[in-house]
Amino acid sequence: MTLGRYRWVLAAVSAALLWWGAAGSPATAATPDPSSIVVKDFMFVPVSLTVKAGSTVTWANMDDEPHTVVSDTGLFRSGSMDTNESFAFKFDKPGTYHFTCSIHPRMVGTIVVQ
Ligand SMILES: [Cu+2]
Repeated sequence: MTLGRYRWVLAAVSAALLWWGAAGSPATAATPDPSSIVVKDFMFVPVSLTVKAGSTVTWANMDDEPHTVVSDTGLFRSGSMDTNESFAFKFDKPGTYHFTCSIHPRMVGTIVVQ
């Protein structure tokens, strides 16, 4: 009888710990990748992204049109990205990096590297 009751308490504590672990620890896993930009509706989203030095930023084209990602200073340049294609660049040095789509020059964005 006492053993049975002890087991019940143990099960309850285990369940509570599991719940706490699931709810408490992987909060970061639920947030979207902070180093990715989506190209959609002829816009870079977000239009400005702040990352830490050493981060790799990925641009993914979710539009039905081809787009490119071209640094204003020539630091990086993607080829033409068709729908669902992506381009990645690693930012090693802090600074502010402006980029455009060479096909649609009104598409502009900024990466701030800290
Ligand atoms: Cu474009």
